[in-house]
Amino acid sequence: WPEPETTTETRFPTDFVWGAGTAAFQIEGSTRADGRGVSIWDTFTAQPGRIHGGDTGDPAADHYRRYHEDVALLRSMGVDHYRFSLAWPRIQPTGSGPANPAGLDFYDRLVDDLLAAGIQPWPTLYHWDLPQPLEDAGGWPARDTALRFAEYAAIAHQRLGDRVTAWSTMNEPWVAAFLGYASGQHAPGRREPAAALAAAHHLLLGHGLAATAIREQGTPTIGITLNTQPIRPNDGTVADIDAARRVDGIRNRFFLDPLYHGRYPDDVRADLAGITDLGFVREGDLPTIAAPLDFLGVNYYSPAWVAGSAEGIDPRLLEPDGVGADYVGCDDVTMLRGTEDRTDQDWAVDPGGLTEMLVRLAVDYPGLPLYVTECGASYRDEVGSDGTVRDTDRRAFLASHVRATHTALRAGAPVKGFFVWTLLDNFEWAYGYSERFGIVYVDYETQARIVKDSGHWYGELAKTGVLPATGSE
Ligand code: PNW
Repeated sequence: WPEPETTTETRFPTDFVWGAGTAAFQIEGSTRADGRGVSIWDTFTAQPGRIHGGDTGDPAADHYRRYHEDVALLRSMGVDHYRFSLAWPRIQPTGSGPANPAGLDFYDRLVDDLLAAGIQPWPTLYHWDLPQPLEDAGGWPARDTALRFAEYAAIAHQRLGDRVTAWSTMNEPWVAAFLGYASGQHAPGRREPAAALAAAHHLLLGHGLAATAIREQGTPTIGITLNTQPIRPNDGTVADIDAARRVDGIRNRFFLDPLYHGRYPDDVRADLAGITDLGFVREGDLPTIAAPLDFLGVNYYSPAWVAGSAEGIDPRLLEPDGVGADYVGCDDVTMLRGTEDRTDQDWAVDPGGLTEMLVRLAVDYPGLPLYVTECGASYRDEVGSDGTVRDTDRRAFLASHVRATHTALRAGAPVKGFFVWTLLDNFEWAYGYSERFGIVYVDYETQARIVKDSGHWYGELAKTGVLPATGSE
């Protein structure tokens, strides 16, 4: 999918949704305010050596106290859909039992503010901040966590469901399960591959139970967001193509197949035989996971390039850690850099991968509207002497990916919206505050916000639904 050079503008359907996204732990700060409980990310960030620079969830972008200003910012930019997440430990400080009224009040005020500004709220119920007491009781590898999640979802929907119509249950269960419990790069930092697979199943089960619980309360639109990723074999060899099948299996199909078809893929079950027999899957779980859905959210950053072995490959073409350690059962797979077009974070830039993913989903998993729920890039921004942030690279990144989304649309993929990641510079997980993905710059000393050039540009796009011709953006 080469990016087309366009001499004419690219026009999106008038009902195409344009939004910006954030996540609670990444922006809110105020981690002890108003009865908020401790989450696994509070615990993880307090452990030495886990996070770049020893950064923690405070102050983040101080959004808990500045939400009113941030809603006004969205409005002034012209972005009228906002994807954010609810912090479970604000709403249920210990992860079970009665709700904390002050926590619910915060999201209540935020939703009212958004609606008053003409912005549609798109909350996500889980963007990785599990209440610590639930981790102490076993975390996502424990089945009980899925049941607790459904109770929390019901509490949140009960309070906000009269005004919020579009709900997402989970953000990227692949990351939550495998970076949290297998590679240990994310909270809670465990390195237990078998437990990570149980975590993946219970995240999916939690999704299904939550979707069912909130569906009983009304007629919301319910989706889930996955970080599906195109997996490209290095070459046409049997070893490379089989490596790609395995990585695609654990990254994509292990989540898509149960959600769409109520089963785990046979080849992935076979690949995992030495790690787990999936004994944690109980009768009735898969139909629950396959509960009706209204949309699929797709987060896209980069494809992955894989080889069956590193033999004969120029070492300069390999990813630094070289192996598929993030993909359970694929430690023997070689990971390649794929392209020299990189963000400042050294992530591969490949807009064609977004088209490829959206079209593949339309073919292999037809039936649901698709929303790009995250797409964006980290570049080392600098504030100029005139007080502006001229992030030409991010603007070009977004333009090429928006164009790639349009290419998928023309090819027949049912893409209904695009949410840029992210509204504000924020706490970028293991990277702390060192990576900036925002279309709005945040000065962490003063908490001043500066709309970057990409933000002004994106606001125009959101208002008009028209992308200027190549080169003129
Ligand atoms: C996503 N990986 O995280 C999240 O949904 C966001 O919260 C985050 O800020 C954004 O992407 C940028 O990182 C990911 O290592 C983190 O494959 C890590 C990976 C993928 C997604």
